[in-house]
Amino acid sequence: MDLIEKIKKLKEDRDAIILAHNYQLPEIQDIADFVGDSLELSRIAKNAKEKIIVFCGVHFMAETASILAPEKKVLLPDINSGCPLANMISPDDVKRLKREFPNAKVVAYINTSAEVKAESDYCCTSANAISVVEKVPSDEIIFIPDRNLGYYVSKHTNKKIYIWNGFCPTHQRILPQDIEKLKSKYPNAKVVVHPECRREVLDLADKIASTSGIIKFVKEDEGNEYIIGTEMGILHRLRKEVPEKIFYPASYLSVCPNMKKNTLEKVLWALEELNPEVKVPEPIRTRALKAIENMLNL
Ligand code: CIZ
Repeated sequence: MDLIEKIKKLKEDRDAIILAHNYQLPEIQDIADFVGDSLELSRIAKNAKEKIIVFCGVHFMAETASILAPEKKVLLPDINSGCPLANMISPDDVKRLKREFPNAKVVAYINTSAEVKAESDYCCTSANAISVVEKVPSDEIIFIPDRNLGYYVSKHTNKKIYIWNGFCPTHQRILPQDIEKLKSKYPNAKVVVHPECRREVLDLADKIASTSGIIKFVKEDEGNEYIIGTEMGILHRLRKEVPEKIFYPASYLSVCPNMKKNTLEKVLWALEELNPEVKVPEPIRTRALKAIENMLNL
């Protein structure tokens, strides 16, 4: 309690806002001013009246907030909370792909570094990937870095898609057998999964959606039981906001070790020391912003 009180007081003194991703630890979600997906949170960061943003998420998310709100100080409580999926592609890889497929436009999932976004034509999120790919004015698309989201998109478009072979190790741990076992135990439960899951898991789903899409779906759906195939952190928000329904995690192994690096103590230290800060250098920021704006303009 003492720790939470200290965070609340310092947050006011520092003129700070605390943002938490849907995959953060329950206690971090509970002290946050807003909980959401990375783009929702970055937009809140941009429009916030506070000058300091404590972004409880992983590195590329804090970078996205810094790209959209360069005048704000963006703090990432644990600077080592990286994203293995984002690290699976480099700016040089993107340059090589562009040389290999000169007629294609590059669509980069938001899970990429600022440098990779800077080399891309458009960004997308898991919520809008299909519509971004459909609206990009080209019949050839280089889709980076997630192969499963790329597979999901390719099933909903006639465009030629060149898919990078990246994946999220946490979503990879959810197996089709996990879904089948739970489905035989709870036959009335709907299977709701994130598009970063393996394609064999996607093929078993009743609904495929982003984190915020999953929350919206279970709120509006008339069902009562759901098998949830994504990072475990989302269950806290689901059970808090939809207490009348039952949620079964598809796998107890789907815990992102990077998301869990941010702790209450580290939030307090970040507010005390105004550090670690994530700041995207200006030439990269403006090019990465262009890819994000191109997505928003679509
Ligand atoms: O954009 C995000 O927050 C990610 C990485 C996933 C999602 O579906 O919200």
